[in-house]
Amino acid sequence: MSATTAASQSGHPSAASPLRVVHTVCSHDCPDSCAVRVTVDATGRATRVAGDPDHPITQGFLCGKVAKYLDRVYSPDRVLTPLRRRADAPKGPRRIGHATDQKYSDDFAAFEPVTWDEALDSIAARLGSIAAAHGPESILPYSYAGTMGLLGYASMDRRFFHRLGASQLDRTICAEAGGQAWNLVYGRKLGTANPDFAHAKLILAWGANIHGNNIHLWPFVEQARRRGARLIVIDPYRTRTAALADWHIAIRPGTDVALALGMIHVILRDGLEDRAYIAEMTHGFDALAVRAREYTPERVAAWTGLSPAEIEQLAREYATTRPAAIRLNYGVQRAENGGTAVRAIAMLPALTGSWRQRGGGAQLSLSGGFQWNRAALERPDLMLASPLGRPARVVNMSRLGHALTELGAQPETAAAEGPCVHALFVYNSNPAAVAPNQNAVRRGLLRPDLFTVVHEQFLTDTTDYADFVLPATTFLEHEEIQGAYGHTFVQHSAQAIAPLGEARPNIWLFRELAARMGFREPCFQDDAEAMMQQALNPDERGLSRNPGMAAISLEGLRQAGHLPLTLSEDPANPDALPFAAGPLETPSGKIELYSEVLAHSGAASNGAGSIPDPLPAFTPPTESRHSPAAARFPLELLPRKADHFMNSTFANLDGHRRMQSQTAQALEIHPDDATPRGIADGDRLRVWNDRGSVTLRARLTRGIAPGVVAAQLDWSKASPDGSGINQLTSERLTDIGQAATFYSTLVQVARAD
Ligand SMILES: Nc1nc2c(c(=O)[nH]1)N[C@H]1C(S)=C(S)[C@@H](COP(=O)(O)OP(=O)(O)OC[C@H]3O[C@@H](n4cnc5c(=O)[nH]c(N)nc54)[C@H](O)[C@@H]3O)O[C@H]1N2
Ligand SMILES: Nc1nc2c(c(=O)[nH]1)N[C@H]1C(S)=C(S)[C@@H](COP(=O)(O)OP(=O)(O)OC[C@H]3O[C@@H](n4cnc5c(=O)[nH]c(N)nc54)[C@H](O)[C@@H]3O)O[C@H]1N2
Ligand code: SF4
Ligand SMILES: [Mo]
Repeated sequence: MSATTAASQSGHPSAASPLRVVHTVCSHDCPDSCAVRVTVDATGRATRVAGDPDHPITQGFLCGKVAKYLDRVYSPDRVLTPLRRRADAPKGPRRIGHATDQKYSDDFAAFEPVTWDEALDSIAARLGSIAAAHGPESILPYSYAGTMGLLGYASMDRRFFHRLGASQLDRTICAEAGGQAWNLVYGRKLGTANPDFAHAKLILAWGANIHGNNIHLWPFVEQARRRGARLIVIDPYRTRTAALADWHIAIRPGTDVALALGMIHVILRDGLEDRAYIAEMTHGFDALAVRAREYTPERVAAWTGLSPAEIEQLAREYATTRPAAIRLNYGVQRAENGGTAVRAIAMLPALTGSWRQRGGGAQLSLSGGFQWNRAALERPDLMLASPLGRPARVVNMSRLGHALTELGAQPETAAAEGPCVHALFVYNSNPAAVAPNQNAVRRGLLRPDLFTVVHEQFLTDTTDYADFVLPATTFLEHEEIQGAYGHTFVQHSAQAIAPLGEARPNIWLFRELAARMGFREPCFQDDAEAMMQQALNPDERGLSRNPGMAAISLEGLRQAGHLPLTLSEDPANPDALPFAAGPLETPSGKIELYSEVLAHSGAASNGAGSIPDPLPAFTPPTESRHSPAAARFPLELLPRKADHFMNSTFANLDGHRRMQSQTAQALEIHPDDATPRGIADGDRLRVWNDRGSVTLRARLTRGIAPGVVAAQLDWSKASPDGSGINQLTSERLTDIGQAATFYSTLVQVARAD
């Protein structure tokens, strides 16, 4: 029922009503990937969005952010024509301190509207001349998951940049540390399905703000609790989830490796492990057992801030309550040792054999279930057809500041690093707000010789530095298919409404640019229909050849809206639990407690030349209370996500800002840290370190432990001094996956006066 009448679905409005209801998919970067029913009136205007009651995970409701989605789609601040920077308008924010109810008309004044043809011709010409002058690798695409639609996230864009010979972007800003760490242990990102959490007797939310970031898991948590389950939250911050838990363990940031190893210590010391499962399914148990002996509850207590008794209790409760499920989201892996943290935590259900119980196991991400035909979509082979004739260099997105200010700039290193970046092409992302080390990013964006194009829905922090801004569609305005990282349904998102103004989808933009660059390969003609089929790779009956998608066709998806993956390879046992039986896709075919990949790689670590440890071991982050840097910057900062924004998305909308008003632009600080600094609730504060400084309002709270402070990601131009929280974060990378380390940040705080 991608597009049927409302009447045929719900009995009202009346059968004569010209309203249509369309099956779409929320494309924001959220594990839930909700099925969204959009009601469209006779004039073609969307009048209502609602969660699809037929989708087993969406269950008929949307989060507060997307329930108000039409405010975003029809916002008067949408970018609706291509824009070119006026010759007399310098780059950078024009006005800062936007309060609610102020619109962004000032920002539009920096630009003049141009036609798509003018914009595309100029951009193609400029990219061509930059490639000719400096080599195509001087062009850097920058995108993340502004849309999780399969085509918008990665298809024609990748083809375009591959054929051009542009630098490749290593997309590490979010999940690479945890994702790679999980795969070192299990080989694939599979895990406990949401409905199975309802069967758990104990749920551990470990660095996972379920209620704030993953609300469609919550009904299953509640179901389990009605049946007597306990919820334990391990999070340095008192999230909504923590406030609702039976036990909130306010661990010190960046010490989860120690806690997990401490739990393993107690489990093995007390013989609570599942010997049969370990013997059959795991690799390296004896080595891990020796390592874990070092992690006595007393030592772990000193690092984590918990008492030895709490560590004992947690370990015993986890190992003896069956089934016990861990929801491990991406919070812990944003620490410098976050890869190892995920690896150590992921080992717990292997030691207790909890994968064999419905309601046991763990979930980090379920994205490994979706085995799309990505090579057909992205065509990495086109790099060989580029002027380079080889794979292009790779630039880490978590070091954008470095890439724009230092990469290729020194004659001594330029030969090895490749050229300076001379063009930056941004889509699906707002790096001027979300990337670490914001001051370096801004210095780079202000370089007079840098040509910057941004494809966007709004005038964000990043468009403030753009030479061209191009208008992008929302998920109501284009057709897509999509997977998820928090459930296992393939979904079709029908186009509900015509694009607003001259907004165009990502695939349209890159197809047009490819034509202007003279790329002749037939794949540059593909439309959405063709690419959806390529992703599904159908056989002659139209059914996908992809593993797990044998029952899925594009037509079937259009009919049903969403169809489940078939994850079990055993037709006799379609509900088989993940990792209940082998073999796994690791080198040993088993759950790797000792990593053969790390044992055989010299380079999988953080690039600092350290030899990767095949067993988990605790090393405090460079920026933590346990490190020398704490002498000058004694407070550990959590630069967190806001419950009512999606990273920086929605931060410009009045309704969303009102919902977020208690903690937006605030620094949450414990009275024990505030009082000695003479800080009272509501005071204006300066929060700084060697990288930058931000102005925030003090919010005194006991929801955060002494020594830890928290603030939220936001649009920088919404702050009184135009500074974002990422002024304070570093470009240091994680131990595994070379990912960003937002949650390993030290600061000092004082009253601003
Ligand atoms: N409302 C809302 N939902 C979102 C997003 C959003 O911005 N807003 N963002 C989306 C995105 S991009 C993602 S990746 C997912 C991520 O979803 P989550 O992984 O849940 O994301 P985070 O909020 O980064 O981290 C979860 C929790 O980890 C805690 N944490 C920080 N450091 C540590 C630590 O050292 N140890 C432990 N145990 N916990 C720690 C944080 O305080 C936070 O409450 O959510 C998505 N959903
Ligand atoms: N301090 C701090 N920084 C963080 C984090 C944190 O927790 N703390 N979290 C990090 C994480 S986990 C992530 S994933 C990143 C996310 O960082 P980003 O990927 O930059 O995410 P958003 O801020 O949501 O910005 C996405 C942008 O894409 C645009 N967009 C949406 N759909 C489309 C489309 O179809 N086409 C185009 N062209 N544009 C579109 C939106 O309007 C929006 O401005 O931020 C990271 N930065
Ligand atoms: S942001 Fe997440 S919870 Fe909200 S509608 Fe989108 S997928 Fe669902
Ligand atoms: Mo993310």
